[in-house]
Amino acid sequence: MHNSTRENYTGLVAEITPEKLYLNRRQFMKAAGLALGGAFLAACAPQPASTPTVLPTVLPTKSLAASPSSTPGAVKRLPATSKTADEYGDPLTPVETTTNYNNYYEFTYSKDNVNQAASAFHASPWTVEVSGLVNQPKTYTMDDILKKFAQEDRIYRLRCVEDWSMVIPWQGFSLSRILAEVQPTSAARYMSFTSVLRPDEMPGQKSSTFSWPYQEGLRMDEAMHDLTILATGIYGQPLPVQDGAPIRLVVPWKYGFKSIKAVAKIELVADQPATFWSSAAPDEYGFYSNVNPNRPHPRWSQASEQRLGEDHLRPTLLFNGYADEVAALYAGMDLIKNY
Ligand SMILES: Nc1nc2c(c(=O)[nH]1)N[C@H]1C(S)=C(S)[C@@H](COP(=O)(O)O)O[C@H]1N2
Ligand SMILES: [Mo]
Repeated sequence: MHNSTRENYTGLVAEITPEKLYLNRRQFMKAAGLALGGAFLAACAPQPASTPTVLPTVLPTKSLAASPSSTPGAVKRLPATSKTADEYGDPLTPVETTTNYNNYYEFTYSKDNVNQAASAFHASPWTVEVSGLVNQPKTYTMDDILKKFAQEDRIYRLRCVEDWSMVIPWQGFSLSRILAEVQPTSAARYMSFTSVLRPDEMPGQKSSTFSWPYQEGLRMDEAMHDLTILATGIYGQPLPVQDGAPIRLVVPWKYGFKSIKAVAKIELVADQPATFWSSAAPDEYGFYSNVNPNRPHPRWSQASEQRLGEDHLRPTLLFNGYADEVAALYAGMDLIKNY
């Protein structure tokens, strides 16, 4: 077992800088260079108007007129029909960047060689167990999941707590659809998500620096929110290993680490569950971890972010730009204390 005392963790920071602030130069140059190539490709891609009707990217039609004060004046929302941009009009991050710039500590602390470090990993066969405080516990194969739940396109911003972000086109389905099947009991107040534990396939799990397997959690209303999805694909392809194959959570208004990869178990529970990062460093990473520019990380500001491929920082938006959709979940809560 690793020791998660503050002293120990602080010592670790210098060594492996988990969730560090700045991209190292090599990674940044690489991401920027790849993004440039992608921008050229995107410019050649069909324009939204000429593409067949696609599912709404995110939703915001209802919020177009609503609460202008919740978004900076410079930001304009577009109709939610574009396939090449998010609802703010910002272009998709090129697939070369999204699949070569990853955080996946089960394999490596490095961002740009996850795929190599994952060569022993088997994403198939796979099952997802849904259990705990439910009337109908179920274990799904990936086949079951793909057959039962129609996959939708969802273009979401992903904002890492480290201060970089991307715009990613996911394919997946609302987690609430699984909840409707398993029927949570009235005692269920939280959901706990667990990744696989396979030290033979995941070399990072041989290290006792962290407490494996990776775990995450949501409050029930957060889990039920339509924005919360289980993703099985990106850019129209099955999820690559480095992005969480074969199935991962995506919660777009929270820091990226809440979006747990390679989910094997979902449990409905009564009490707030432990999570990987809040166990490692409780002062730095809380249970909620909503994107919040007003609540600095103890070691860096969260007011701005580097959108990969851009040459300037941009302001970070409250709830990662999804305030109109999710702020009501936290009405009356102190978002600085409940970080
Ligand atoms: N199992 C697992 N899930 C994980 C992580 C991880 O190390 N292990 N990293 C998290 C972090 S810190 C981020 S920012 C996102 C990155 O997702 P991406 O690599 O698909 O962009 O995955 C999250 N999910
Ligand atoms: Mo992250």
